[in-house]
Amino acid sequence: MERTLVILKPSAVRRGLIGKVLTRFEDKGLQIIGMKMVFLSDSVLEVHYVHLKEKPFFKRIKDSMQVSPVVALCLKGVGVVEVVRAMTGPTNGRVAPAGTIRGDYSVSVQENIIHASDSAETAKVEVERFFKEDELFDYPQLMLPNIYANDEY
Ligand code: IDP
Ligand code: MG
Repeated sequence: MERTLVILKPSAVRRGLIGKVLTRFEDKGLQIIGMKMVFLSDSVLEVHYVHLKEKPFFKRIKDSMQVSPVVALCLKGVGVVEVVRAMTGPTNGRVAPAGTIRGDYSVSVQENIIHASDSAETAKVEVERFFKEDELFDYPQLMLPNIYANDEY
């Protein structure tokens, strides 16, 4: 089954939204297989946001990701990368539809609550960037037969 990486950004941690965001993933039927609080170093952020490195606002994004520790999550599920991106919503919280995490909790492009991997390839690299293999847990999801039909997983 597929895995994806989510980061609860300082905008979630400082606003006390960790529980609310986690609950959404649990309620959806996704399995949390890795979770830790971590402070993101300059070098991790320079790799993680390499696609934005030349942007004039890069330093601001980096600073904003270092305002507090973040919570890194690895979620598992069928098609989980796409499912989580849909739950996340578009980058700009002002245009993100209500019902998405960014749409419900943010009004900013930068302070937009969570990061979520954007493709299966990126997810693999990002999960490995934040979690060692022994920090990811393989345990039965007891409600699996109630979450998926048996030909879906
Ligand atoms: P995504 O998080 O929706 O995948 P990316 O383009 O990968 O969006 O950008 C990563 C993060 O960088 C965004 O979530 C946001 O916090 C920040 N960011 C992106 N574009 C801007 C911008 O134009 N101004 C300020 N921050 C930005
Ligand atoms: Mg992105």
